Amino acid sequence: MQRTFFLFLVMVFVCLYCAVTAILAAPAKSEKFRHADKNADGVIDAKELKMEKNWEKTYRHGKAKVNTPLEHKYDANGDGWLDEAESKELVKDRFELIKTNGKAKVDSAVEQAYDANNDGILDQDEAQAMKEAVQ
Ligand SMILES: [Ca+2]
Ligand SMILES: [Ca+2]
Ligand SMILES: [Ca+2]
Repeated sequence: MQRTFFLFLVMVFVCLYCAVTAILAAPAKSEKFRHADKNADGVIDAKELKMEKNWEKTYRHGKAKVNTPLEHKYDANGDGWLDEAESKELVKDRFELIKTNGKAKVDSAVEQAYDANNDGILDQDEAQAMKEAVQ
């Protein structure tokens, strides 16, 4: 009888542990999901998945390495990296350019992250995702 009770207790603890782990893991997952779901329609399509993969590659250190003259221009503190705020400025200006010109040439890894079809051009469609990022 005591043994059964002990087993029951172990099971309760295992269940509790699983529930707590699931609850703790959930917010991280949904944050990642929100980031990937650029148009916030609750679905991550192929284009968004591609952008997310590019983004993870560019920001694998939490910031983007400065490689091109364009990126250099936005490296406000001159540390050779574009942090979140610095990349945001770049994305914001490029987004304005696309709004005016209809498209923009990809000149930096930051922009490349948004070039879902890899043609070296950011079009209006791809710019929609940039808009989400700068808001
Ligand atoms: Ca979506
Ligand atoms: Ca910097
Ligand atoms: Ca493109």
